[in-house]
Amino acid sequence: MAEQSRRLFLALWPEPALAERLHQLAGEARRECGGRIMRRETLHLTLAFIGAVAEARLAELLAVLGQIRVPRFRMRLDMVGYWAHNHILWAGCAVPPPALLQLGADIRREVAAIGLPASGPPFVPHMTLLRKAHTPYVPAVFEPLEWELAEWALMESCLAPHGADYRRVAAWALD
Ligand code: 2AM
Repeated sequence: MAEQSRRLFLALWPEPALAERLHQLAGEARRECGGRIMRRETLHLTLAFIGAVAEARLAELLAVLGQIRVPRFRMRLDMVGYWAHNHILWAGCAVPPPALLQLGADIRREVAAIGLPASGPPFVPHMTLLRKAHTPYVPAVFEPLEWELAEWALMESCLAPHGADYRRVAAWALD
């Protein structure tokens, strides 16, 4: 029988008020750029995407991730970016805070050390707002959104007909 596996990634999840603001921004952008809007409850910032992990390796993964120590930090979502190669429109920081980059790097180092390397391009912190957007978006008015981070989470992605559903597997407090 095939071994059970879970599709896992690490992420920062905004609280409902921030998710609502981002969702409004995504709605405004979609009127100009088209594409598919992310559901409000699925908005997040991916720290690292691991992919399929055998159930039997979960305890080891939790153990190495639990050793990571990064101080609490805040970030200012102050830009809307667009990647023409994959048509993703996203919110992010013009200058990502060093602690955020540190967290992404520490996670990548720890998961690689146990043979479960992160896949995908180098870490560029972003929150996907639209997929399949046709053009970049320049908001007429854009008040930066402040985000105070207190924890990060291991998430499971469950593919569903309406898009992925995400379930929280574990979370760790920032120091
Ligand atoms: P995206 O928003 O830029 O598409 C869960 O799938 C999350 O992991 C998504 O936020 C997605 O980022 C990110 N991710 C990074 N690499 C991925 C990959 N190779 N396959 C699927 N998702 C990936």
